[in-house]
Amino acid sequence: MITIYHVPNSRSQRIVWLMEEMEEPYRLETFGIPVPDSFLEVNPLGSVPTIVDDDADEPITMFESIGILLYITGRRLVAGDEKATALAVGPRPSAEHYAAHLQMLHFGEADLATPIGTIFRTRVFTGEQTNNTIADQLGQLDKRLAYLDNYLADGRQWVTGDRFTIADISIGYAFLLAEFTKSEITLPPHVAAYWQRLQARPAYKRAQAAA
Ligand SMILES: N[C@@H](CCC(=O)N[C@@H](CS)C(=O)NCC(=O)O)C(=O)O
Repeated sequence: MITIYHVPNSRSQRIVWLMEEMEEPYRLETFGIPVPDSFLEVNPLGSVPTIVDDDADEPITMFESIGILLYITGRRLVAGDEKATALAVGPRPSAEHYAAHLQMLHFGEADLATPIGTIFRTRVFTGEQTNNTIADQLGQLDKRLAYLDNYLADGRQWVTGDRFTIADISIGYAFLLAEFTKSEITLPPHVAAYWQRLQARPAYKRAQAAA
């Protein structure tokens, strides 16, 4: 079974959401920040998500959320699990489909969640509410959200087309983080509608209730 070391509203929510999409049992170890000292024995960086997979030959520990989404679905895809295969864009996607999927998967963390997290950390840990770095990151976010809005304007339901994948979990979590940290970003219309669709998913709701 997978154990998820979890802080509510943090990036570990991505992994809880994935497990709920796959309807697979998991174990939650929930705590707050600052993390307990005992957790540093599992992940010396003290960051979440961290998972331990004790179904592997030797227990596997991982701590990067996008890597974990790929690991969990990838292992099950190889084993022929249909749900995980669909969430990872199928066993043999076209080059175009696969490239778009990987790009959007990383866009959710690198281009959206990271600047939101940086703004939040700056405000909490330096006490500065506005400075040039925050203004620059907000500008970057506006540009990236405008890109995403245009990308969704063709009427697609999910970022990789008509099939929900882990790329949607990656991006959807960035909106949750923006709300949780009260970041002053405005979601453009297609992105706002997409966020509504994501929140309406039964697995999203179950993940929010579980964690
Ligand atoms: N790129 C990492 C970022 C992980 C990260 O920064 N997690 C935050 C919570 S969302 C955390 O653990 N912060 C506490 C700390 O780093 O001390 C990922 O996607 O997993």
